[in-house]
Amino acid sequence: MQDLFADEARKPVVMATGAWLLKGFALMQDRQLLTQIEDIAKRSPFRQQVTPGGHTMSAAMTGCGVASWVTDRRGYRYDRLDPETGAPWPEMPDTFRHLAQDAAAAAGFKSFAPDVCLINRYTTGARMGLHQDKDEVDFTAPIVSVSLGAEMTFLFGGPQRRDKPTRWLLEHGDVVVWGGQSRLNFHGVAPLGKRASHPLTGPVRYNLTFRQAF
Ligand code: MD6
Ligand code: FE
Repeated sequence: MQDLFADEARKPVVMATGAWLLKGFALMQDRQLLTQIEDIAKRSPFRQQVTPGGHTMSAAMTGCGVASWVTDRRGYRYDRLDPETGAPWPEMPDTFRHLAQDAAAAAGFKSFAPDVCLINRYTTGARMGLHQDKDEVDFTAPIVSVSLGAEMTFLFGGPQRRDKPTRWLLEHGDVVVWGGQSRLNFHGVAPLGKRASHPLTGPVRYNLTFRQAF
């Protein structure tokens, strides 16, 4: 009975056509992932970037892999060098890559080869407005998103900005795999709640998004 229940809890949840929520998929590696985020942040520190419109983002970002996503007054782009350090971004750890590939395969995307992992850090009140992820070259590749730490509400809309988003609670260890028909859907993150917290991170949420950017 207990086993049946566990299997039930781990069934992929369909968020929309092509978008899957894998509850707890990253739980087994949670401590390792958090340690590796710390190591990456020692070399390429978290920073709050400025959008082309001059707005400072509330989520702090870093990244790893062959490039990471950068915004400044000139625009958005994937940059092979960290503009803060002038050096290449830290390499993507094998644990990261394998987790992303396993999650993609579990959602039916067999040959996902992530080359970039963007790392977001949210503290109380930090959010991310509705946006599309469209700076990548190949939209047939999915995006894999891993949530660690404090829980938050993910907003998942449609292909038009005006489409009303559905709300999804993303908790520590949850993975979202997102591709196919919903690859260009608008999405965002509601402000991290005052009481949101996790024993391993306190009132902080991390999100890893794996992309095949090139
Ligand atoms: C976040 N995530 O969860 C922000 N984008 O912190 C994203 O913007 C995102 O989770 C594309 C696909 C999955 C995501
Ligand atoms: Fe996004």
